[in-house]
Amino acid sequence: MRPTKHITWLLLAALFLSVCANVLLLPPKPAQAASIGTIDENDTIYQIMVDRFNDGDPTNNATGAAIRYGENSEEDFRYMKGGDWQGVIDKLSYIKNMGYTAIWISPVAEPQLTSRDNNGSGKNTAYHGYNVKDPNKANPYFGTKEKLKELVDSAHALGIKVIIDVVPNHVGDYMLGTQAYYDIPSLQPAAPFNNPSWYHHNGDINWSLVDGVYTQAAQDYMENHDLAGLDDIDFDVPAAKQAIFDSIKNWFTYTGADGARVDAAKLMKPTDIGALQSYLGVNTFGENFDGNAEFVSRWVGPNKEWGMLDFPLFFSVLNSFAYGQSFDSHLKNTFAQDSYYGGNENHMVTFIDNHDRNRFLTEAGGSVQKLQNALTFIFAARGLPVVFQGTEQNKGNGNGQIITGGIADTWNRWSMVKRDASGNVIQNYFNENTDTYQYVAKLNQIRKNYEALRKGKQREMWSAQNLYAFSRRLDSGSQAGQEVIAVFSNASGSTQTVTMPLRAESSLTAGTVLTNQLNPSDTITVQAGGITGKQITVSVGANSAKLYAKALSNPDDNVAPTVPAGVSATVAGATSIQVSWNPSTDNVGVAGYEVYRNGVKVGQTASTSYTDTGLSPATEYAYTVKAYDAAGNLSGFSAPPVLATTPAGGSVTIYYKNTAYANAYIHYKLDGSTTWTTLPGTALQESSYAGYKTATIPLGNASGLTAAFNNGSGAWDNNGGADYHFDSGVWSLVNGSKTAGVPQPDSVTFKVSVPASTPANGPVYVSGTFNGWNPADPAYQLTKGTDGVYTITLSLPAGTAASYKLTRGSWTTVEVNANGTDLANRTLTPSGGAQNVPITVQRWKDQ
Ligand SMILES: [Ca+2]
Ligand SMILES: [Ca+2]
Ligand SMILES: [Ca+2]
Ligand SMILES: [Ca+2]
Repeated sequence: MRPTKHITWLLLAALFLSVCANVLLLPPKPAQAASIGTIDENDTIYQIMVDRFNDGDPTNNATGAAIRYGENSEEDFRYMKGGDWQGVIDKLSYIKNMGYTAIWISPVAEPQLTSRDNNGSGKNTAYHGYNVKDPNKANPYFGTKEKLKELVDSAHALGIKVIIDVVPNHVGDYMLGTQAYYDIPSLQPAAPFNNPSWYHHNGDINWSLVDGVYTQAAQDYMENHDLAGLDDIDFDVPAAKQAIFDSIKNWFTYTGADGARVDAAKLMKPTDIGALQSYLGVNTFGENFDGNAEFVSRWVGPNKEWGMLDFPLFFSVLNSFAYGQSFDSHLKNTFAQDSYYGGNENHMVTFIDNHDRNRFLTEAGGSVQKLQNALTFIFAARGLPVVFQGTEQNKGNGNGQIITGGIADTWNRWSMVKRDASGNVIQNYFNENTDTYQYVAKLNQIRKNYEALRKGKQREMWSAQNLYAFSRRLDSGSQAGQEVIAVFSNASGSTQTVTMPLRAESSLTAGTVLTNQLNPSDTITVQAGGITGKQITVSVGANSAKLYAKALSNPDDNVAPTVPAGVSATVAGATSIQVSWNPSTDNVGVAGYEVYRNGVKVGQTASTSYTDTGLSPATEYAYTVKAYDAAGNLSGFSAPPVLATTPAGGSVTIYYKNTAYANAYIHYKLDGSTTWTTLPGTALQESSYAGYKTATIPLGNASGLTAAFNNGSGAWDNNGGADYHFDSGVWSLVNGSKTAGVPQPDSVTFKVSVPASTPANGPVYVSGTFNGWNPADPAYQLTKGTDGVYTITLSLPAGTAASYKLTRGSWTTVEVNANGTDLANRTLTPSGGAQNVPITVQRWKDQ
């Protein structure tokens, strides 16, 4: 939310407040609730402001001065309207029929009912839910926690994911300014959040000091000051951070919700929200109300958030699509900064307005054509779109007034059911037949049909004052090469016709027919020519768009594959589990499978098994699988989840023999890490195997390690500079020879490759100093393997030099050089341990 700027306040009965404060508060209990898969690029989101959506249960409505049904003045919008979770449940089919796959609902915790004016009985602040009183208790005006779980369950049954708006940065406004105490005793957040030492006491953010300032100091200042009086939680107090994280986690554990929108993300450290996301186990996207892409990108990526609301793109969309300003100056510039997102630009959550902004339609002067063009844009561009409730009803601001130089935190929040001041319904805005409702349904279907619109790489094809075009192309995966070309006009008048080259990356070839997915009777053909050898000519009318793509082979396929059956999960390594299943069937064909770990998608494959890697040791994981077809239809989850537990953390044990070293050290780094031990490394200890030193190194989550050995004085045994690698387990290393397992008695295994002319069934012997040079000693006859290699293992003392040759049973059949001349005796000083000696015989003397 943004700071509000309201001055006038109303009284409310103190009695009501004290009743609320005395309600017995219980945190949600853990339950067997599971996400149906966290939010990702496949989703489109419908944003619901619960109080303003639908009143499904009048018995939970606020009473007295806290509620006002009419919406005739700005003031009217500051009070509750009665909307609740039952009301959302009742309208899920309205959302489903538009094709949305996810809903984002207002904060769920009990709000502060009134501001701290008039000794805490001031203006109503409860309807939006961003001023929290008890993070652990359900908002009583929306329903019970059981009702919230029913909402999530009901949405899941329709395949709709639920995103909860979470508020970790602050609670309501209970402490004044920089004061570190509750000056109005009756005005406190619920325990344990009524601990003044859990909050910053630096006063409010003075936006004039930090707006447009992108230094770390400005970021730190915003982090530790209050947003418009809201008491700012100090995450440097471990108990405070844990308490607010736990309160949020409990909602997800109890309901099985699928994602979080993080309020006021810009007022928290990115790594703190990253820790929250990790704790919740679902993807999150945060709010940073700023047009600077580099600044917003600081919250996106590993150890931060999965994505962010795309304010930089929002401002460009507003300027170019509502006001017709140059694409070159806005969209082109914004997309040119996508590299800041580190490859995560498809995780940005895009929008044309929201509960904190003027309605797009109002900004666009009431032009539904411009509204639908802007919607087409966010459904086609990289990122996943979120659309505010009522957009599909062509609603502008409640009173049509544009707010400039401030924040529209009220007039855009009209209810979906309009009432008079007495509560009588005047008009219902759940009409499924409006042109924009139908248009959104079409956009959702196109996006569902083309994975390229969900996951494809976006590349610019054309940018001009009034025409912008880009390609979305899948560069990998089962649909690699799938491409959608999107062309937009923001011109107010004539049709524009442009011939533009396809991108060099395109797989489309000359002669290919492309169909405008918004109007199937509109087709174009790829022509030869242009700087990439292939080009298209596109005509696009004023304030409209074309979405060109090859027609799908089965455009009408809306039948999902069968649910994968026979799912099993088995341990594949110290930190990996293999999941396997039986093939699904489909009316057209199964394109692949998605694999989910604990409800979160971890991979996809065209085969019927998948190895999930990088797991923690000694941890149980639950797996489910979905099947999909080429049209993007997804099956349900396999059920029930199958469980597998990784082994306890792995380790590497090395037995090391190097008679030249009095002391030995192992210098190593774990797989996946770039950090080596401090030189000279870890000292090896004497082992129970004579001559061997040993060390056991815990691997944690790693599957192995890379190592070199030294004597502590600068002499190195590093495999000739290549270093050694050890997987989890027990290894022996003797003078550069690495074998699995504990040290073996000293032995030498000769592995002899022979010329093709060698008689297939004839014997081969080794003859040398160790058997008195007997050329046909039966105890020294080699055994021929199925691969044609002859082998024998001899017990030869380490450190004692030996000489030998290979024979076929006599000195007339002894091995010689390739040119037939006599070969010098071979020599060997066994290293000790189990030593392998590969040998190639060039020629036999009789051949
Ligand atoms: Ca209600
Ligand atoms: Ca903060
Ligand atoms: Ca305060
Ligand atoms: Ca199908």
